[in-house]
Amino acid sequence: MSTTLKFTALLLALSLCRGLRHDYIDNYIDNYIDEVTEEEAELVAQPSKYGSLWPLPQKVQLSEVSFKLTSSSFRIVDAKDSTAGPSCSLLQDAYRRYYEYMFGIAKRQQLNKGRRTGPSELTELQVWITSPDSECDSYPSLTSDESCESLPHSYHLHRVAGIQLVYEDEYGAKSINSTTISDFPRFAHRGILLDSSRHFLPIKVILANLETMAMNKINVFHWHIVDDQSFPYLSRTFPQLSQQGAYHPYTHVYTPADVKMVIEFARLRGIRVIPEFDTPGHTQSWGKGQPDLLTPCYSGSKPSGTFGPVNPILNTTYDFMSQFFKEISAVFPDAYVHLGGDEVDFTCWKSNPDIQKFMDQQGFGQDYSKLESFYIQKLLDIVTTTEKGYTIWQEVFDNGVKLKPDTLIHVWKGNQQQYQNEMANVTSSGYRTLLSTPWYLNRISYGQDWQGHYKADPQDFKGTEAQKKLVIGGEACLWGEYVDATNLTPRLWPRASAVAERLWSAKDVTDINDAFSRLSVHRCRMVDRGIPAEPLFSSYCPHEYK
Ligand code: CP6
Repeated sequence: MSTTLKFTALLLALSLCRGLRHDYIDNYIDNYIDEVTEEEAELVAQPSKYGSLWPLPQKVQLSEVSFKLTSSSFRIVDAKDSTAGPSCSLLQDAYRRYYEYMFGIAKRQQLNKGRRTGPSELTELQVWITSPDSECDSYPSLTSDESCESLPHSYHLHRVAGIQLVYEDEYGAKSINSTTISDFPRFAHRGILLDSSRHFLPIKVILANLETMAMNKINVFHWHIVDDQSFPYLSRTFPQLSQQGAYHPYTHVYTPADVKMVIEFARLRGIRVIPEFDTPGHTQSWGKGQPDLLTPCYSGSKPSGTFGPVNPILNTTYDFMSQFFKEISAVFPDAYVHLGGDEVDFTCWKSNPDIQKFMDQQGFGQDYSKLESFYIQKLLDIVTTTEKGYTIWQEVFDNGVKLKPDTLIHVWKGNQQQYQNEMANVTSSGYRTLLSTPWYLNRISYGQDWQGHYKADPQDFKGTEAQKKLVIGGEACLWGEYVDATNLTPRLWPRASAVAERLWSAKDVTDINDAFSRLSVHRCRMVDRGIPAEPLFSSYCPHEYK
């Protein structure tokens, strides 16, 4: 058999497999649930009165009045007094997306064109934007107004539509209940960290997850873009960084066009993109294209040939950082960058005689955290000149580095007791903070770990009301050591949805049974939209993943 023929046969076999029907598994799961006696089985869904709303809006008033929706007559339109008109492509793009979510692509049949609409048919969703029109072309920010109200007959909404209220009967006919919603987020910063250094993440995977973030009202993509293992960011100023430091210089890099695409795709969905360029530790890959950047480690009196963190004693280091972050501040439009600063290993610095001499000169003694602070201090001054705000991992605060008052401290370490103490310390020093410790989604276990993520509350620590106000949100982290394009999406969803609701909904939304029920249906909705979100527990979706 020729190679092409073999290949064709393989494709045919694959497509036949994909065409197999698995209805009998639904029946199996139906019957299976009845017999299961494990503890988790207690959470077998009682339908929630809130249906599949996720994250739960701040105020919902349900009613029994129902309207039919048909693809041929339904339109999403600008309300008469809306400040955003047809020239607002962000909004027009959103209308198209939501219409497609409701009815699927290319379903606007010409067949029923002249048909008269029935009395209980909803034909229009009017979108009434009240913020200034100029916001249409701007980037989302920490202070963006994300509030939204939907009224039974005239709707007012901002970057969201009430499509979670749409339901389908067994024949596929769609309806919506008249519902009054008043909604706004509890926290302004609701993020997800993805790591594209341990494994390269194709642009397609990043975009698919941005789309899913939007479905979950996550509004920050924390892009941990480079680290020890690889440097996929293609820098215009220092192209050798990715030429030498990426897993592959052409196929495993993010070009300026790729980065732009990610940022624009995110913007259209109300998502900020915050890049992290973590230094002085976690920088092995930087050293390949920028030879004198890292500290040479010594073995006795000779360089061992290995390298440690960024070399903090050379002027060339700071020249490089100035140029590099000048580029970064221009490429990424968000007002913040994440500067890392975590997990600095002092072993190499200790071995190097030039560093030891510098330590003596500066009077640092043997306290290498002082050297670390020396470096970070200078870096922060550099980044300040680019007029960006910065986020740093908690170690930088722990080491007593002098920080600008608007610095965000990102808490990630310790057990519950330890992170609660840290949140109390950071806020009593007057800094704003973000929590990630309870939301390390790279940690997996057998069972429903989303429940633990759901129960954590970022304001649950000893402190005053003023301190609690300094908590601006949190981030779910999916570190990439064991994650690439094959398993990222199901590992992230719906587990990150639990964090999304904790950060959006009111503090007292804590009913785990109600959450289970809504989240199960929300997960099926993601599956329905082509997102391979993993299941919460044994169950089935009306439309399975194909
Ligand atoms: N990479 C970087 C990592 C981690 C951190 N920083 C990390 C630490 C502990 C766990 C998972 C990830 N892989 N740069 C810590 C912020 Cl459990």
